[in-house]
Amino acid sequence: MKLRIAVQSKGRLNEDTMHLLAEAGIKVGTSKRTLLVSSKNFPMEVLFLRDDDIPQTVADGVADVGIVGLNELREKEADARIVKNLGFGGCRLSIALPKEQPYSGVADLAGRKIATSYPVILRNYLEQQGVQADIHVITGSVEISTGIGLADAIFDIVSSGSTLVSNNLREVETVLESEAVMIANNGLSPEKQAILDELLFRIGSVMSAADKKYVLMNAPRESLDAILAVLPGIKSPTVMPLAQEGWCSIHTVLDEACFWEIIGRLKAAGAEGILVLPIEKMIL
Ligand code: PRT
Ligand code: ZN
Repeated sequence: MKLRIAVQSKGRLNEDTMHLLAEAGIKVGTSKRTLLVSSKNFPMEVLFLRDDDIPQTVADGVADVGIVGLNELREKEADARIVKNLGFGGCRLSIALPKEQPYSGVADLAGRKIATSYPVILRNYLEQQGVQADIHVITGSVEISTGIGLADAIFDIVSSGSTLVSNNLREVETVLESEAVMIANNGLSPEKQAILDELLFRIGSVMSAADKKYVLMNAPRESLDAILAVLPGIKSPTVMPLAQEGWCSIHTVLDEACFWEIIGRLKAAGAEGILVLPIEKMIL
């Protein structure tokens, strides 16, 4: 019994997806030209597809699970469930207008021609807003459509926003925040669900370690209380005596996000010889 996972064969999500599987200890042969590759050490096979085809493939049960942008899942309205947000491939789907075009709200879009590769999401949004506009579907280079007179506005993926800027466009409405998600077929057998549970457990361990650091430091015993007070919310750091009388070593785990601030305060409280190590996996 194998769990079949559909992933993007090439493109923006491929590298992060394969990296995540590798970190989860799943070895997949690198023979990129093959559509279907079995893992050598995990009951899984990887089906390489265009991202557009992943939602339907999972909904149909041709693949059991898949990794795809939320934007593609919503656009295809496929009958599959999201089992995990994966934290990479972040972007948003937004409406943008030529920079000089005045805009006071979504009602201004009434009767306008909007170019997009995401007609379903756009149509749902406009309907919900009670606005009637003319949706013009194109599959590539949406961002140039206003410049060449093809449309009055565009609806497209934005990440850094630099593509909009270089095409003289201004983002006026964010319709969907997206990231890569793991989706699953709704009728998985108990055996396949068990493999998926193991996969999700491993991915969870990789993801919770990703933004954490293991921190070791030395400090005089009399500074210990002050140092522990700087480490709020962290479950009982390990404190060990050092060979040198009156000194101890403190080990703990810190969030990357608050790392620099806390390190400064630890130094001020008397910590010395601070070592910061990456954490590979964290089993919760
Ligand atoms: O061949 P296949 O069909 O599999 O791939 P694709 O060409 O359809 O998709 P691909 O590989 O470009 O993107 C896959 C997924 O990555 C998308 O569905 C999103 O979920 C996600 N993603 C994240 C992005 C971006 N960031 C992104 N920036 N997809 C596209 N872009 C484009 C965007 O359209 C813009 O034109 O990149 C351009 C640059 O964006 P800025 O704002 O950073 O300038
Ligand atoms: Zn695609």
